[in-house]
Amino acid sequence: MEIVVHHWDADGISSATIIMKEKGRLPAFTPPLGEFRFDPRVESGIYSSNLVYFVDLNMPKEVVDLANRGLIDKAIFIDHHIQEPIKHEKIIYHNKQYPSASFLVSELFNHESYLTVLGGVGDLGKSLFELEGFGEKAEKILESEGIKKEEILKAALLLDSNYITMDRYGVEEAVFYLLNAEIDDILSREEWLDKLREIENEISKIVNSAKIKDNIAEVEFYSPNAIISKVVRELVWNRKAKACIAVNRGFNGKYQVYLRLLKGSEEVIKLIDRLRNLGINAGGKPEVVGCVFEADEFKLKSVVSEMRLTLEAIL
Ligand SMILES: [Mn+2]
Repeated sequence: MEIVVHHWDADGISSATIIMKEKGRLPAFTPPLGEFRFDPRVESGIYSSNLVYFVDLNMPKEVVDLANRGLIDKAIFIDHHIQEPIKHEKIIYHNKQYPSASFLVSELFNHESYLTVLGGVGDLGKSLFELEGFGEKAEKILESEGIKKEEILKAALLLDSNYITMDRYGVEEAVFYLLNAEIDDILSREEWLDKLREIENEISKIVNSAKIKDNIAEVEFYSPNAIISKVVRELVWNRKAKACIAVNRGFNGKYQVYLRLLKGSEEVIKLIDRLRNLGINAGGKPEVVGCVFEADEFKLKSVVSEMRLTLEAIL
């Protein structure tokens, strides 16, 4: 048996479907949403197969760990994230710094369709079309299939609505839906349209409730959905805040806190280290930090005050 293990976003889903277009239907698994780990369900799928395709999954260490535990017969790892390359006798490693895994999978499997572009706009949005070496190619593919840019962008949002609403089954099912779908099938699928509307309404309510003081926006909300990264983007990109801190106190029993700056700073990298020293699971880049931890008021206070101190130092 061969299986595909894929990232939960539009790129991961499109990439998994491309593999199945070329290899036939295969069982598909995605890790627990938002957690970069394999659970027993995925592990047993991997253990029962002779060949595993890992796509768009920035988890090289975790995959090597599975191989070292003897769970992998043979694997093909295909990704575009910057990472430590895998060197392991059981794993064939492919990584190119392409805009999306879908472009690399398309190259490896000699495939070309709107799915190639769908993964790209999933990861990069409309900036894919400005990207040298890929933008023109993407436009050509869309043109040959009679698909407009707005349509492919909307399709990516609809696919992403599955992981944002934390619907892991919906993510895995999407791979099979795409297998026989035309773009119009995606754009008219009611359950995805409903999810997307729900997400968009929720985000705009939250963003409108933010308090902006001295160019810093702060907002607190309760949501089971993985929307916090969209909330902070909206606040600094479209609401004229130079930075923002968002707290989700209702994330399925956990707290989520994000900080985003309009302009990145190395102070933010130092902040990530300080948060980790507090025992907080934090990650990010110079312009954004995200963390998730158990619902603990004391931890929340420490995280938010570290973030405020960082902003005071920068702004
Ligand atoms: Mn990707």
